[in-house]
Amino acid sequence: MARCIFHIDLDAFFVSVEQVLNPELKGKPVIVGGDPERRGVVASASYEARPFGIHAGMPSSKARRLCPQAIFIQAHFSLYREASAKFMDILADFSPDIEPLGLDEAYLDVTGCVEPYGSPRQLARAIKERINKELKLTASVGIGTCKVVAKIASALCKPDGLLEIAPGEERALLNPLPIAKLPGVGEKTEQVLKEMRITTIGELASLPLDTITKRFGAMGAVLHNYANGIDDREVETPGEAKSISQQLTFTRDTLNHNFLEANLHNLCQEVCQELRSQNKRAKCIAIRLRYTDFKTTTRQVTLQEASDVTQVIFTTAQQLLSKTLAEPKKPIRLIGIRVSSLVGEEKQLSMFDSRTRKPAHLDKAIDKIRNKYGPTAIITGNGIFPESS
Ligand code: TTP
Ligand code: MG
Repeated sequence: MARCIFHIDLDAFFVSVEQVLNPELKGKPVIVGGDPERRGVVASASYEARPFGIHAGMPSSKARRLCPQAIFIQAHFSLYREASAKFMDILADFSPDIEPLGLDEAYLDVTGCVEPYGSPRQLARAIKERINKELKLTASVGIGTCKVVAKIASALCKPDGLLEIAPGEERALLNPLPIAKLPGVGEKTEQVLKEMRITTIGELASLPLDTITKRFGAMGAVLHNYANGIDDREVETPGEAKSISQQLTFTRDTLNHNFLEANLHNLCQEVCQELRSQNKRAKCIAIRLRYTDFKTTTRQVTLQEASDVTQVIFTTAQQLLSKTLAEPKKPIRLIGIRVSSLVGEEKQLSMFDSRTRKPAHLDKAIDKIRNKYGPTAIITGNGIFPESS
């Protein structure tokens, strides 16, 4: 099933909070920011101030020149933090998969939460309504199959907007947009792209991949994917990890079992090293495969006993992989592993059991070398793989 990701961003956040407290400010050009007399800068501008060319980051003195009737207000950060916390609480009521970005925006993965509302759009309306009712603020919601598309969509429909990009419509939306609208393209990158005669997202999307990687390295490949509406990043809930995961997108889709297994082993090794460094063990192991058509399958299993031993977790993941690959075959673009149901490190008897003692010692030795010399310093036999095919 394709993912359903929301990007939600409050409109003119600092200004809107001020307008809730002082309704006389509504409908007027209002600026929250530093003093125009003291080299302050604009933090937030109401939509009434924007037609004058005022935007965040601009010197307040310039903003005042552009719009002398604008009302300037000093920032009250504790008010914004309070409103932000309430905003995030509302979002968390709709999906547990929430990734806040700063104070006034967040990604939500709502893939499994849409059904009771009928459609993603209806769910987005419900979220907007609650924000409006409880905080008296407006939010704009972008809906897409990945983060980058959702984020661009919310920016395009501001203020108080709702824009859904259906699966398959990504390129049509992105192609005509100026390259600066692509997340990850800052002023410097924009300048270099301009020198390469690339001014729209569509032009970047249709460029051969090596042209862009030669110029920008690995970041170029990421931007090229974004420009094509491809973004495999998960919505990551911060805080104490409830799960640890790693995933890998291949440069070419593959069906080669050995290649997949070898990569899975490397991912398991990384996840288990992280587990051990947090003194945790995992009870639940899941693998995820994303196919060439972006459909995603997850399979998971619960261990009888929690483990942090790479060999134990890899063997389990390997069995899940074999089961999944027995199904009708479609080339695979991404493989991932996630371990969850984490428990703390009360050393159990089984750690000293002769069956697991050896792998645990091996893991310790490998962790030491990898911590010192980096993740590629040592690769065990399972992780050495042939060329993808
Ligand atoms: P934004 O979401 O970028 O801006 P906004 O909410 O004011 O307006 P929009 O409707 O376009 O989303 O940033 C959120 C808040 O972060 C903003 O209200 C003030 C603060 N901020 C700064 O302090 N400095 C800045 O340069 C920016 C961009 C934002
Ligand atoms: Mg905002």
